[in-house]
Amino acid sequence: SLGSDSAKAERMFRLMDGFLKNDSISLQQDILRHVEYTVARSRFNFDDFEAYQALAHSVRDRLIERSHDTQLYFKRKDPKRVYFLSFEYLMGRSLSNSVINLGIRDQYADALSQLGFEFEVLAEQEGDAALGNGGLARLSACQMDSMATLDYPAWGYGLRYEYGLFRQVILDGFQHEQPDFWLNFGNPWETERVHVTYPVKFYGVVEEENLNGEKCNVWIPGEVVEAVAYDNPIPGYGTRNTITLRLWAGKPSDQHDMEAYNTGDYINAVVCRQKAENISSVLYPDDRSFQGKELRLKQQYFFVSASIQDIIRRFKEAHSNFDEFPEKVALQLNDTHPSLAIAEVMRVLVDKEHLGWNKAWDIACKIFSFTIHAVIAEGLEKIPVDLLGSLLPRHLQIIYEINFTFVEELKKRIGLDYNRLSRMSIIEEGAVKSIRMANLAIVCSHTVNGVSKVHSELLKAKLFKDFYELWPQKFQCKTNGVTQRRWIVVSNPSLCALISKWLGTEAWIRDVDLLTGLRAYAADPDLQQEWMMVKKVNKMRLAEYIEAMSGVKVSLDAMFDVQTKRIHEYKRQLLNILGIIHRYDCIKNMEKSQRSKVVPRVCIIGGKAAPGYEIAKKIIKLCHAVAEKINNDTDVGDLLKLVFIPDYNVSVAELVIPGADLSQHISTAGHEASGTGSMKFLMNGCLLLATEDGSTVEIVEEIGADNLFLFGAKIHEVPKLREEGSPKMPLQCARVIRMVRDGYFGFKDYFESLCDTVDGGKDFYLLGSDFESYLEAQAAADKAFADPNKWTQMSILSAAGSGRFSSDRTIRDYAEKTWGIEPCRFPSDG
Ligand code: GPW
Repeated sequence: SLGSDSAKAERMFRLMDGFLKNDSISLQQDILRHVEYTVARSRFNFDDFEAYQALAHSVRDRLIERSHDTQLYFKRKDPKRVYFLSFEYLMGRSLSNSVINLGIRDQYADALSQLGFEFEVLAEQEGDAALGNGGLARLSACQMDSMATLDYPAWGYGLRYEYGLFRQVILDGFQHEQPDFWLNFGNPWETERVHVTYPVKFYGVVEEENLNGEKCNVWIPGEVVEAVAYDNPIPGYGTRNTITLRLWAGKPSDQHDMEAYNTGDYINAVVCRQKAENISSVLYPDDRSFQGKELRLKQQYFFVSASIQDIIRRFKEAHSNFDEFPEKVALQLNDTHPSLAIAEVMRVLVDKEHLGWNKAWDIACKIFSFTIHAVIAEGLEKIPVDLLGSLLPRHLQIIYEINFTFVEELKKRIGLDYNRLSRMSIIEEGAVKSIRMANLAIVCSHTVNGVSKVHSELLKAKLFKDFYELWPQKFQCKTNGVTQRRWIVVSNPSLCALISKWLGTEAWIRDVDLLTGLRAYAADPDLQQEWMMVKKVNKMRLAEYIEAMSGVKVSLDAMFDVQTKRIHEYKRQLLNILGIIHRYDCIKNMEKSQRSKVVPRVCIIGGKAAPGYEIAKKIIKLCHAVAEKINNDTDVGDLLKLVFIPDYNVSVAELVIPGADLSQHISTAGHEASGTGSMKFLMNGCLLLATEDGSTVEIVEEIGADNLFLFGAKIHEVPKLREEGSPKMPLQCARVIRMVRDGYFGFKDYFESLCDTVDGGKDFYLLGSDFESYLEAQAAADKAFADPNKWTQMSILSAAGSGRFSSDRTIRDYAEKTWGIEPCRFPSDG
């Protein structure tokens, strides 16, 4: 025995001898120790992947140390915490980001080179954590980085999918989906918390019981699944604070199994165990289409229930009743996906903690805030009442109760305006009676945030007009942002060094507004020269990747024109491709002598289509068909190339974005809530070609309209253009569509329905009416590119104006105006 507890602690402290050391020798020893004892390879014989694993484990040790310190410190201070509930996180790789945030990137590089390895090469061994679909999921990841860096006492909660977003494989130009079993080779970043588990109930019935003379609802479940916590450390930059992203996995519940084993149904009991694990096994790959699938609802509740149990357990450790709950807990709903949390909090407070309905509702209304990422009503999630009633019978009762009280209140406020009442009701009557998750979230949340200025205005004027009129004070705006740590420091080291050199400080990595300091040098020929060199280096890196992926050799003198994001009709990748066909057609029809005036382009498109989204898949195929034609046309040569980058994900983005000269954000105005890719390109000195949609409007405010290429109908013009229909289809657009229809690129029958979306009479996304203006913007971009100094100045001014689009600004705004939390910084500099 080690004697008394304090003697034990004393001895342990001496054994650990303080913190892990970060000098080169200690790092080498640690890496080798992990090679031998964690990876179990001889330290005299291991390959790059094994070296990566050992390296990752040594970084993980340092992260664990810091997260312990952070949690102990939070516990001691007991500040108000924010719990960020998101169904999706696109974390990408962790290695480089971690060592950079820990401030030991150079020490590691040094240690590795002593061992005969290169940091960059080992970093490439890591696979992406892709537990999300697109913008919404990457936003969660950026915001976690900012919460850690700004020292906020925050937790992220989510699901630990065993299969992340599918891997996109292209065969003959068609997208095929392959499962992403990302845990195959282990995940060094996570820690399984075998003791942090909670039972999650499903199905069954609700019975009324008498508890000390009071009526009380008891839910007797038909199935119980255990949720196990997996903790992922999120280190802040320039601080010792390291917060936690806690992801839940399904495990069979022993409680449940015992019965089955006792009744002798051994085989069935084992099969049941597998069913439990299925809950968290796969991420749904279609963002924004809700099919009312039971498994999806199960995932949502599973994640919500485990998180709420965990949050309440933590609160109760420090408090004997719920009086202070709203002063200590903020719950952030990332879109409607986790909004069952509202019903769950009510259930726990009413049925288990016996607080009484009114008190419970009062608490719920003080803790929830809601951010919506959708723009159009069709994007809002609805859950069929029958489905909810069978899976979560008590929650359905609770939602009905919430709705009843709300509608009664509403009648007092607005009278018997039945149209309006039925629009605002949480329950939608109709062929399929269903729960409007957004309405539930709005009714209970103290704050409803949009993700850009125009989006927030649209919410008030259109989508949630009724609610805005009722509760104007609830509606706020938190323009999205991205983290400069990942999108400059990690992914563009040369630009990072250049910026620090010219600003004379690295402080901008935590204080991004300092980037505006670059404006003073935008016209300085020395900076311009160095800036061009950096871009060249990044283009070279990208060109090598393109050649390796597609075999296409591209010229570094060409303008690299990129559109990478999920494939959606509203994002108009089709407009881009039609524009490329037009460019090709122009070159072909040009006098040979004129061709020297053409600004050479490499058009790069990348992104995944939801597996069931036919039109999006046809867009991918069209891109390949057009590329095939153009890239093999020796007549065109380097004047025009088109490449599709397969399997676009976070780590591919880190390569593509720094190498882009121009990037396209060309959604039909009024359809992109914010857009965040544009912000990453902007930070990397890439010029934007864009419609006045989402956050672009604010980018224009920041960098000025002369520093990007705007085109197209504006938000308020869209409805009228739609009404007018397609007589405005310009000749040039009709001509390129004709080429596709005539089979110029092959597959003529297959592309028919795709062409119909443009010239079939509806042109809902207004490709026709925006076409001319799009070509004009493209011509303006060509003209600017032909003047390298002018272009570079615009590029510098883009990066210099990107500070407002840091997620640090977004998160500080949330903390101060929505969550009411304050920094809680471990007393140390990192
Ligand atoms: F349907 N976003 C997304 F609107 O990535 F909810 N997935 C989604 O399911 C939805 C939105 C939803 C995106 C928005 O389209 C994009 O404009 C925004 O920048 C991003 O969320 C982060 O707010």
